[in-house]
Amino acid sequence: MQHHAKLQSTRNPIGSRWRIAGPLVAAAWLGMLMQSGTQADPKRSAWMWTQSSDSFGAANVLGDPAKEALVRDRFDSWNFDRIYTSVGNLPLSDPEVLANWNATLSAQGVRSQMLLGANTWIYPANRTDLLARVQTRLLNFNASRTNPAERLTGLHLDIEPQGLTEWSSSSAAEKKALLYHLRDTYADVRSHMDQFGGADVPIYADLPVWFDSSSSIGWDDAAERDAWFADISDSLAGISLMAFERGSLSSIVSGVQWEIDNLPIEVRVGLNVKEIGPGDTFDDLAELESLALQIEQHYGDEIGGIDYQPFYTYMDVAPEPVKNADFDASGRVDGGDFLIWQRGYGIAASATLGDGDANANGAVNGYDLEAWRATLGASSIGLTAVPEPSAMLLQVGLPLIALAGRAWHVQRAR
Ligand SMILES: [Ca+2]
Ligand SMILES: [Ca+2]
Repeated sequence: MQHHAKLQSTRNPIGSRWRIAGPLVAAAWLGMLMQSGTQADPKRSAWMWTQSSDSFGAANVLGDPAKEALVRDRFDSWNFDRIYTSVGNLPLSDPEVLANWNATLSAQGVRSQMLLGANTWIYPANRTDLLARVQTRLLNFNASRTNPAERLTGLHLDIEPQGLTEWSSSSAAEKKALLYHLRDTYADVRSHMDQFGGADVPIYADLPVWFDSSSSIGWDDAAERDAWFADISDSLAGISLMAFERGSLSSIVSGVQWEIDNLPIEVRVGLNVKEIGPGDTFDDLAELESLALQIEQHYGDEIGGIDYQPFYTYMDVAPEPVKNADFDASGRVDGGDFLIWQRGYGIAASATLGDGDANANGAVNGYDLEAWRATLGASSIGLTAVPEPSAMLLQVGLPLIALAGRAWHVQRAR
């Protein structure tokens, strides 16, 4: 129950401040309402597996300062608010590397979760091994870091009974039994972490979209299904629904709606970047990105965000983010643009180019200053133009939104 309360308090930042904040928050709230019909600032994430065979597998990024910097820059441009990293043995073999990874991510508002996954961990015989990993790699590591920013902020479990070889040949009753093993696994990890120094570390898990389906699982009735989901919600702070092989908004909604409506925990929607190609779910990356936007516009704050599977593939196929530091559209990147950036610095959401947002992620921060510094003196002819919002929104909506966004930031900074 404690975890639910925490989650709700983070998902609803208005809270008690609403009553005392007065017109400042009213203006901000109006701005948020105005945004809700358009593009909010989405939060995204990805599964960053070890994948030593890929240039951007975690094994080849963590501990390589240049790659880490490149990846952090992408996290900012793509509005990542967290990353699920398969850190392997790093907590034991090279804890400073992991501590630095966590701290640098924390500095830009990205929460670093430890990704652990092995499908056979659902079996009670393997529980000791799982709990030992959680203890030695997560709990002991966190306990050893006096700077909280260097700690792992969550455990992300990818344990998939449906991925076991015995799943396809299992009867409905046997499949259900595997799901109860999974429920007990989550509960045992939660209980262990509560007892051994990790009570404040949330657990997240990956689930397929169809565990709520009676035909897939063979739930006796809705009550049995509801009880199973209530049980896992006691152990978990959130789930990522792997809405894979679904290429349209309607098919995504049919997969994730029940969980969004019924679970008291955060729900995120996972999209599979590996399903891009001829005859696959997505023809190209643009089609996948378009679906991600549709999901965000449809659900807004009802979902926690969009998760890409896997990060190394996304890095390989996603284009380099467009950056433009000619904030006053004067045709040159110069000192006037710096002053605009300085005034806009700290805007956390809905910032525009004119506020000093060089990478169009809605926030004005050090990455935008870096884009200014890198192109200082350049003519904006030759820089790739960022897409302009509609003229009407520009004339009517943006000044108010910008004003409100700034007020909101000032309010939240207190
Ligand atoms: Ca300029
Ligand atoms: Ca920015």
